[in-house]
Amino acid sequence: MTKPEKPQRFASACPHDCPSTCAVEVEVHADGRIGRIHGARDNEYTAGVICAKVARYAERLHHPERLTKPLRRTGPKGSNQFEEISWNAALEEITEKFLEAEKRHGPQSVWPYFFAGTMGLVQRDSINRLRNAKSYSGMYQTFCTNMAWTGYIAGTGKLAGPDPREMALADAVVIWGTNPVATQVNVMTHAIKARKKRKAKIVVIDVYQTETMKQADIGLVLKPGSDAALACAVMHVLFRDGYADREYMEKYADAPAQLEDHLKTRSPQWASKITGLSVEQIEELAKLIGETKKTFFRLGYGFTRQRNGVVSMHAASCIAVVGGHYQYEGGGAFHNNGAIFGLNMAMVEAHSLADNEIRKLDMSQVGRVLTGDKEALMDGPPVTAMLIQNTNPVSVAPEQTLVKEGFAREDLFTVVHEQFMTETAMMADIVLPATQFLEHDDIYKGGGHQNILFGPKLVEAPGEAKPNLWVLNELIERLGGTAHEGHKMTAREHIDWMLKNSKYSGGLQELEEKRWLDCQPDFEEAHYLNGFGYEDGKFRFKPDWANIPAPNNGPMGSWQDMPVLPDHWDVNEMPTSDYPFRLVTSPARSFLNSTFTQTESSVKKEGRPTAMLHTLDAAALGVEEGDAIVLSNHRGDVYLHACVGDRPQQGTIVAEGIWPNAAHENGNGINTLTSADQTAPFGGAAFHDIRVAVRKV
Ligand SMILES: Nc1nc2c(c(=O)[nH]1)N[C@H]1C(S)=C(S)[C@@H](COP(=O)(O)OP(=O)(O)OC[C@H]3O[C@@H](n4cnc5c(=O)[nH]c(N)nc54)[C@H](O)[C@@H]3O)O[C@H]1N2
Ligand SMILES: Nc1nc2c(c(=O)[nH]1)N[C@H]1C(S)=C(S)[C@@H](COP(=O)(O)OP(=O)(O)OC[C@H]3O[C@@H](n4cnc5c(=O)[nH]c(N)nc54)[C@H](O)[C@@H]3O)O[C@H]1N2
Ligand code: SF4
Ligand SMILES: [Mo]
Repeated sequence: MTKPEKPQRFASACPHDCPSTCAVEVEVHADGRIGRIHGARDNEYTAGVICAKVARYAERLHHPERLTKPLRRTGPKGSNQFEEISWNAALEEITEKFLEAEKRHGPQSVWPYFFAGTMGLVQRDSINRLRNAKSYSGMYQTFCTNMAWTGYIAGTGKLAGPDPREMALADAVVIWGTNPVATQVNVMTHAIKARKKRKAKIVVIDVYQTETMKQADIGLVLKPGSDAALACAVMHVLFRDGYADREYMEKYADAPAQLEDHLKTRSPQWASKITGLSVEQIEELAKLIGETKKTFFRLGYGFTRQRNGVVSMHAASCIAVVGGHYQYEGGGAFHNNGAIFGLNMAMVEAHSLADNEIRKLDMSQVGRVLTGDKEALMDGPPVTAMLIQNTNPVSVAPEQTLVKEGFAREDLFTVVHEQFMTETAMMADIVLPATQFLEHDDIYKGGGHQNILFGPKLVEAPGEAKPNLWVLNELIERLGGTAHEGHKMTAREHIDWMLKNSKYSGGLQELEEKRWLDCQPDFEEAHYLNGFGYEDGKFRFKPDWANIPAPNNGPMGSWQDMPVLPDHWDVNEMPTSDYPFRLVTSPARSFLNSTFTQTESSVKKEGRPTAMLHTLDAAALGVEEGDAIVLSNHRGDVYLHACVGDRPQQGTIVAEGIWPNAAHENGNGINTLTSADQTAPFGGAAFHDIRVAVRKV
């Protein structure tokens, strides 16, 4: 008998929509199949650790249900009846239908729609080159980062902060509104290192007891949307008890005296009522932060997915300025490193062809757009044709009732380029098979760290699956898009151009040799000791809300009413007598948004769709563990099973994970209940800000 051959290991990067962007090593067997995926040990941020769902990626890559052929719909929309066709026939039909749409209502009736199913800059963002070459409608990206980024940048003027590896050098780590055990494992690696080496205290602030909180020294379960109140009370104590660094603020902040005066009434007693935390809990947290100059605040996305989320993020980010924590190694507030890389996207997206006058439709409002809402359509023509890549709106977008109604429209021509027959693909007229990350070349940058990484093509794609870039370039040519150098370039050429036309003169060759580029700015810059991101170098306690230097479609929502200084802003979807509970739709550990809902081991680990509720609430409703329950509000109703305990506060319901709509009894998924309202000041979906009624089935 021959010994089984040992797989070779190749370097790559995890492509998923996760701030960790892990440096990985992939086992590849001689027959072209992959084995396990490992975290790269010599990458200082990944430090050899990745999440379980990606470690067992072979299950997703070699899944028997991968799409391998282009398909054309033969039955009614959503019936899952398709026939196989050739690539040529598929591309011809798309071309004909897109040109027809353009002729009838103008180019803006075609809407390329995409998101971060892959975070590779070439495969993800090239769709904007098609958009620019054809003057199609643009897309305003509001699913994920808008509120968090805007809230953070409001204070600092820049999306960057202390080196995330410094977490390991902190004496206290405050993990705020994120659940890293599930959503970005590496944060835990570095926080635990700080605990082991320096006896650092770990604080976790969430709306229920998460797996992350189980590992914390101090776990605070507050009411959804009350984080700014907590932040204000903490700052109140810092000023009250002599922890505030007035000298630092004088030099580095815009209005410290005004802030101090304003916070006099924002006491722990005041915040206790809003947050549902005890005065002692708030005092304990404030004392720890005040006494510990090396406090590293790791601010997540979760607590910003509220109508007042931008205000909450800004308020939390102010604490490290009041305490002067930014001056110390291991201290300061970090959210995301987006601003440090400076990668030039002009070729990938064909910036020279962009027309900024053309509308950018809000992706979260896809339901309203497709059902003809005039405001959502920005008073422009209807959308009658779509190309969708890297996202699954008929599952992840809010207001699912409208989303499903919209995608069912007979006069809408929908093309979905996918790896699996998702619920969105099921609504398509043409489905195109897509490659996975190990089957194409791409470049990735960290959100939660400081590396640029390369992910090369390592294995052949199954059947006729094709990369996004190939599909887009084929379509641009057939559709007669305006000429551009980028249309003819391979992924490797795009990556090389991008690097060389940014600050990385070594191009792709250097990146391939080094495996990752460490782009961490020096200590002074990262800690804003040369000044914050605004021209005067000062942190803003009083942001100019309509003019934050963040990506935006212009001010929206009730931005005029935003508090001038950090404060509790009472604009959330609060309980009423009809809908007395607040629902939060937190991520599930074994899924990644709607991804991995096809892999058996993930589904097995997650079990079935559940909603956690407090023991006392359950008792009042006559609900017991495992009972079938219905969550409802004016947007619809969703069936799940009860999980009774003391993980959230009374009045809060937590449903983990975006299960497929079909996994719920009446075919309505969790996003039936969520809202697509635009939050202030630049939009973004408030996925965790929902009121509901609960009843036993
Ligand atoms: N396993 C897994 N990993 C993921 C994802 C996934 O779905 N599953 N999603 C990926 C994506 S796209 C993203 S953007 C990131 C997001 O990662 P995170 O930054 O972790 O953000 P969220 O997933 O929105 O929510 C994180 C936590 O915020 C809590 N939360 C909700 N409302 C509030 C509030 O008002 N106050 C406070 N303090 N906490 C609140 C939730 O209960 C949840 O535990 O994770 C990525 N990683
Ligand atoms: N209720 C609720 N809803 C939420 C959230 C929540 O917390 N609660 N979170 C929101 C957030 S933060 C986000 S980011 C969104 C994300 O939601 P989605 O944008 O749907 O993200 P994913 O599920 O990660 O990926 C979508 C699809 O991309 C496909 N894909 C991956 N790589 C490629 C590729 O190279 N080419 C092509 N053509 N396809 C590819 C995958 O197969 C997958 O089906 O969900 C949002 N929805
Ligand atoms: S932790 Fe995030 S980046 Fe790392 S392997 Fe898992 S999904 Fe990918
Ligand atoms: Mo996200």
